[in-house]
Amino acid sequence: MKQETLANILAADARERWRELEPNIWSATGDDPESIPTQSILTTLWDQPRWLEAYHLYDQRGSELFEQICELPEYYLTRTENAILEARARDMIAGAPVRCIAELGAGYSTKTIHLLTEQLRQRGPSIFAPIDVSAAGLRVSRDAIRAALPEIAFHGLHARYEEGFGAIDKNLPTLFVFLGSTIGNFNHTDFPRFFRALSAAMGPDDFLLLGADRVKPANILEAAYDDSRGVTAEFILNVFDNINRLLQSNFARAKMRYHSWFNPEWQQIEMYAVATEPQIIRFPTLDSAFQWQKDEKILVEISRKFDAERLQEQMRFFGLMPVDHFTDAKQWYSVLLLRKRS
Ligand code: AVI
Repeated sequence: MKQETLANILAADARERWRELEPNIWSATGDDPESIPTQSILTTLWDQPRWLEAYHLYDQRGSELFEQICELPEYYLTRTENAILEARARDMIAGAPVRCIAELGAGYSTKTIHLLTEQLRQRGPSIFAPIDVSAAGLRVSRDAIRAALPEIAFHGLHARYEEGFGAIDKNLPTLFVFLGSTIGNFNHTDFPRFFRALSAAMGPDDFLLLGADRVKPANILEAAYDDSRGVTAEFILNVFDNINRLLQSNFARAKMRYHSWFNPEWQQIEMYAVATEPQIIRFPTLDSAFQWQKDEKILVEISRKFDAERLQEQMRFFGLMPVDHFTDAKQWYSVLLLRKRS
């Protein structure tokens, strides 16, 4: 069997920039995808209201906590999406005749295994190229895919999403996969920016498989983001331990509490840290500080919920045309198959 090399995946003008970090994991030279958190944290913490970009949640502890969230009885998203993929992978792959599957976010690739297994069955040896800023995540994914599906050529791209999908050759028919309803964590600025960039990077024979959590009664949504074991609260507040480590700041977990609710107008769960007493947050290395007032909230994460038909219509205006729509019996979750308008 001919093994696909990285050069077969990347656009000609991108090839020079990528080097192998370790077997089958590649990084663009001169760029460290994990290098910009300080500026992000400071600029948003000084905003009004104060907020944080969601990716700071995923230090090692945060990633472990998120894995625990996925197993919680109240957090229906992961198992609902997984069940849809397991049941419909055959139709998804049949609807997207490609040679490469590029997943945004590597995770543990558990759900993607359904797609890769079908891809192999329907089209034979193919390429899997997950894109992730976490080298550890890519390593786990690589080892899992090698063990389960050795005929799949694995090329992990250690990069931010835009940089990773922008490097893939437009002439290589590719199915981009973006699962987990991660689009829900994009705010109203990042959302259109992301889809504009992705659509521009897609070639005429490319497809997108997009997982999206749907609007449903507030009590179900609120329980999913404030579970009885307190794992979600721990996940959200852990971001301050991560920030303290990065910036030597003095956020004190004993002086804050978790609060979340479903905002019906914006159709999003909002997850906050609330100060339980007034405190001065210091950033000694930057010679800066702010007063965090009692009851003042910091918005740590949003999780937007979607109307599937409306999202599908919106995607058309990014040049991503509907091919198929997969959902579960309760219609709680949608997986949309879209193709690039040629
Ligand atoms: C990763 N993302 C889709 C999760 C969500 O449901 O918005 C993150 C999360 N935050 C709290 N619980 C789960």
